[in-house]
Amino acid sequence: MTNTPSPFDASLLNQLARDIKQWGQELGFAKVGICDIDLAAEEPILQQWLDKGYHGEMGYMASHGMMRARPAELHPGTVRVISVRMDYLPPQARFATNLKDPKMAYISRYAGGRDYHKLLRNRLKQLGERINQALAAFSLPDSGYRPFVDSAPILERPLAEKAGIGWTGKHSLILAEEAGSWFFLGELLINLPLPVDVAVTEQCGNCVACITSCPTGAIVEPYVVDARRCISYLTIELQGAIPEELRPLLGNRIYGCDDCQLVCPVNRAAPLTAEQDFHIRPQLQQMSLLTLFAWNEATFLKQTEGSAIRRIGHERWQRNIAVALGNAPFDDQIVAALTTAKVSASASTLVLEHIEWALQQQLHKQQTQSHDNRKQQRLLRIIEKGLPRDA
Ligand code: B12
Ligand code: SF4
Ligand code: SF4
Repeated sequence: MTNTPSPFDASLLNQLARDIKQWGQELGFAKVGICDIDLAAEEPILQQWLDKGYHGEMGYMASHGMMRARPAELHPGTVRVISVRMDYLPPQARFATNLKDPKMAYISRYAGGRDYHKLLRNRLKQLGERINQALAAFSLPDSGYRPFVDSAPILERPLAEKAGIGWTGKHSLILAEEAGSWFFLGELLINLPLPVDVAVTEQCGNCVACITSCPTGAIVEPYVVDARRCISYLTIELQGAIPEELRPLLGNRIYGCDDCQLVCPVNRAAPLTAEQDFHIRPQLQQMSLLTLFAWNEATFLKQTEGSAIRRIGHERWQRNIAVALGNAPFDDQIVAALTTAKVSASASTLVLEHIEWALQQQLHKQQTQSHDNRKQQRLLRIIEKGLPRDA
């Protein structure tokens, strides 16, 4: 006879679930939750989103069929998902200062530090190892864990919602009363039937601030984002030309966008990140568009080493900055830099077309007085009033 508990011993599973949350916190996850893998209710929503073409050029969103809503197809044997939250809001975010100055580049605050994918996956692996060690101590088989962060075909937000990490905001991001929404999600898929957590109640109420403040009208209805209009998609995911009618709406945002989170009242209480790695690197902190436009490919690769920004490559980097330069008020130096870049042999056809557009915008502004963007002015007031620490 042996005293080893059975794999389904309820008290062992309860203790393990408590330990996992404790270990997760020790590894830097601000919150850890557990859910089952039933996402059947999400399938028609996902299908509708794809049918409407909201994924745009992101072919990977459609190519795995409904696997995104079926974690056990992604990793056979999975019965539970451990969902984790890691906060990324850096100190000195200086949102308003940055958005206010149209000659300065705005880079989404999740991307100013080290690439989060590797960091979160490593921590998740450590959590998986600790779980397996605990199981081994009871002579139980391992958890078969697989860590995922962002890029796998899995619906991370609905899983996080089920696991009690937060509710789905009308901007479609997960947010929580104590945490706001400035966090990444990641998960461990495991084969242990751990007790599950309960979802938190939605607290958006009548608020629609994210919907009305989106510069491009990308939140087409509550909880639904048409990626093709989202600045995050246009500056990061889209490979080709940015549609001309949307270019003026990008302002100085050259990599991602934070507006729907900036106007969210729940973010007033958001904690700063505990990770030094997510602090904004000096070479990306409040930089002028012209300085960044002058980076050649070698400099771009060097300055973005280990950062998520590197993934878009130098060509899209230049494309995005050209649009922002076109959106800046008239400036001789901008016209000179665009003109020099236009005749240089290194600019691709894609970049050249955006440079041409930017030059036209600049020259047009030289002749006419540009008007202030009212939506932008409102956004700045909201940030300065609502987020004084981060403004
Ligand atoms: C594709 C993608 C994008 C696309 C499309 C965005 C979108 N809304 O789908 C683009 C490039 C635009 C994008 C932008 C951003 N993204 Co993104 N993105 C993803 C990715 C890879 C897949 C998302 C997805 O499955 N979309 C398909 C749609 C159908 O699913 P969904 O948006 O989750 O929608 C569900 C809910 O809205 C819900 N729903 C729909 N209708 C209704 C109705 C009601 C009543 C309710 C309650 C729910 C509900 O059901 C849907 C399906 O299950 C995830 C990582 C992952 N693997 O999940 C990261 C992810 C969602 N992105 C993330 C981030 C941080 C961003 C940006 C903030 C980055 C930035 N600053 O530029 C922006 C935010 C834009 C926004 N408002 O969504 C984080 C979000 C963290 C969080 N706190 O929620 C994720 C989870 C990555 C990560 N691992 O941390 N992203
Ligand atoms: S990230 Fe920007 S563009 Fe995209 S939905 Fe939010 S506010 Fe709109
Ligand atoms: S801005 Fe308002 S509606 Fe949008 S997520 Fe925040 S609380 Fe919800």
